[in-house]
Amino acid sequence: MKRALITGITGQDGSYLAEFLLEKGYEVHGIIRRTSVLNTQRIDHIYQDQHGKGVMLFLYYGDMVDSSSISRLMAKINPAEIYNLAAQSHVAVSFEIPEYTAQVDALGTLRLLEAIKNLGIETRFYQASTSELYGKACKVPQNENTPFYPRSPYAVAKLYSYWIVKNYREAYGMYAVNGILFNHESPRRGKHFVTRKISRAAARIAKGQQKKLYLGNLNAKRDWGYARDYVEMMWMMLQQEKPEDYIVASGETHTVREFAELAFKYVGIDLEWSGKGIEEKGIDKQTGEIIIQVDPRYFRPTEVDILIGDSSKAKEKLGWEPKLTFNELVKIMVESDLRIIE
Ligand code: NDP
Ligand code: GDR
Repeated sequence: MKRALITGITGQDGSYLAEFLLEKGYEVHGIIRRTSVLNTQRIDHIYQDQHGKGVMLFLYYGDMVDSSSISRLMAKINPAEIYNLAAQSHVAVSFEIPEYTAQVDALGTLRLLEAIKNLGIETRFYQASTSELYGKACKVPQNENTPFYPRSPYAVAKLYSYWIVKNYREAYGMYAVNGILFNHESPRRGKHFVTRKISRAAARIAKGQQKKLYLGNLNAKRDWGYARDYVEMMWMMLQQEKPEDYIVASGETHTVREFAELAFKYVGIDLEWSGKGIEEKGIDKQTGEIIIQVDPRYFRPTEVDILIGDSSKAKEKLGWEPKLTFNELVKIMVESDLRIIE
């Protein structure tokens, strides 16, 4: 039986990965943060009473900014695989709290790698790298050889992690890899990311619980995939003979505007657009009501205009391909938000 450690187990990806590894027969250990309100909703369905027999999921308090808790837990758990998913993962928020973002997203990774090195743990390490590293596009689609140009404190912190993982692999022969994942969403996506903000608003507006949706840049283009499909690749990357970095992407790009049009279509609202720039509005064709308005508060000081990933290396070497289409993704997110209301 293999033992895996997941940092960020309470997040979107952490919860899908924990399910995936438990199904594969792993003993799963997760680090959670102390919060004043319990925040384990995404993993409550797989939580097991720690007093029972055959427990396979274990949770511990710790924090990526606290080296002593990290070293202590690594020594105690001695995991065969480590998935470092913990992060201050909101790009816009990283402009508000850049120092904390660097502490967690950059130095947090270093703390884990140092603990592995100093304790002499035999393990395989997965780092949650991101398409945000590409930032200002010099070429699309982006592949493993495309130069980086990060555009936010979040992306700069993740750039540090990308390189420190590569450095520890080369310097100490560690099995440590970067999964460069493009945006991936699901019904479990945090409510402040644009896809979930839209799917939730579509459901709430259709049910009369909300009047309007305020968004920022409607023209940003993203390569959106399904989180459940992507966690499989995290695992596959740790099962290879040689540690290598891979892109994980759908290969399609869509604007925020397209995502919104499709989401509202699912709840029976056909949108048409009028005005330009911050005056632009999404209007219900049937009733003439304003449904979407632009709020410049959601603009970012520097934006990533277009992301589209080329995951042919993952397909050719590991036989991985995404399963869910863009339309299906929007549909399952809106349906889930409708169910939550009902
Ligand atoms: P979430 O924001 O949903 O989850 C982040 C997790 O990190 C949560 O469990 C959170 O805990 C935990 N965390 C945050 N700060 C700390 C800290 N100081 N100490 C310990 N744990 C902490 O992110 P996702 O699941 O969407 O993403 C997983 C990882 O993948 C992240 O590193 C993200 O940056 C990266 N990524 C995500 C992509 C995506 O499209 N989803 C694409 C590419 C990379 P809590 O629940 O307490 O907040
Ligand atoms: P992103 O995701 O920044 O790509 O990072 P997000 O959903 O926050 O933004 C996507 C695009 O939508 C535009 N946008 C808005 N975004 C938010 N959050 N709220 C709005 O109201 C809004 N209106 C327009 C943004 O400007 C942006 O262009 C995600 C995170 O999961 C990161 O952790 C991860 O590394 C990357 O994806 C890949």
